Amino acid sequence: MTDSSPEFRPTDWSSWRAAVVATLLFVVKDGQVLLIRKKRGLGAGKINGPGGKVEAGETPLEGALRETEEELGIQPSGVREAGRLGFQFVDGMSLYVHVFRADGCTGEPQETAEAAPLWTPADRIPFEEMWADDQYWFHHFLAGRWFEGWFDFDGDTLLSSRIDLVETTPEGAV
Ligand code: 8OG
Repeated sequence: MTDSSPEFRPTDWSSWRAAVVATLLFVVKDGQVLLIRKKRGLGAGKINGPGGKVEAGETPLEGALRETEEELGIQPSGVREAGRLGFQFVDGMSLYVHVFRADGCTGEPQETAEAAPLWTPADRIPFEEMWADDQYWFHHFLAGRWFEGWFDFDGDTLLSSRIDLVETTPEGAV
């Protein structure tokens, strides 16, 4: 009998386009990062930042602010884009994620049907409960370095990873 499972080949990111655009937003304040325990959607059960898919007619920044308000009931302030992530899943799903950082927020983070807030010391990020790629880029995020990360996944399993660092924030970043 022959093995018919296709051999994994890392994505050629130079010609890659994602089907879905999404966001993540992390408030970083007084040495703490506002994380969430995600209760539904892709990555339910994991610890992450608020965010989600960008809707038609929305910019990524608008989408990130809407999702953060929906998931935690807060309005982030001093928001800027910090990096971008590409995810290709072997089942065909693909996502391009704009990652935002905020200096503060208006309102107290509340638990909602989508997420529970977790203020977390920046030196105690619980990578073992997060998506497997986060350990490769989160320290660049915290250091304020623009990062681009490219990851192949099979479900929850990280198959390949690549991080690109550039000196200057690219055009189009907010
Ligand atoms: O709309 P929904 O919540 O299902 O959108 C998916 C969210 O999950 C979106 O905020 C992007 C985020 N996300 C992934 N993959 C990864 C990942 O590998 N790491 C992190 N930190 N977030 C991810 O879809």
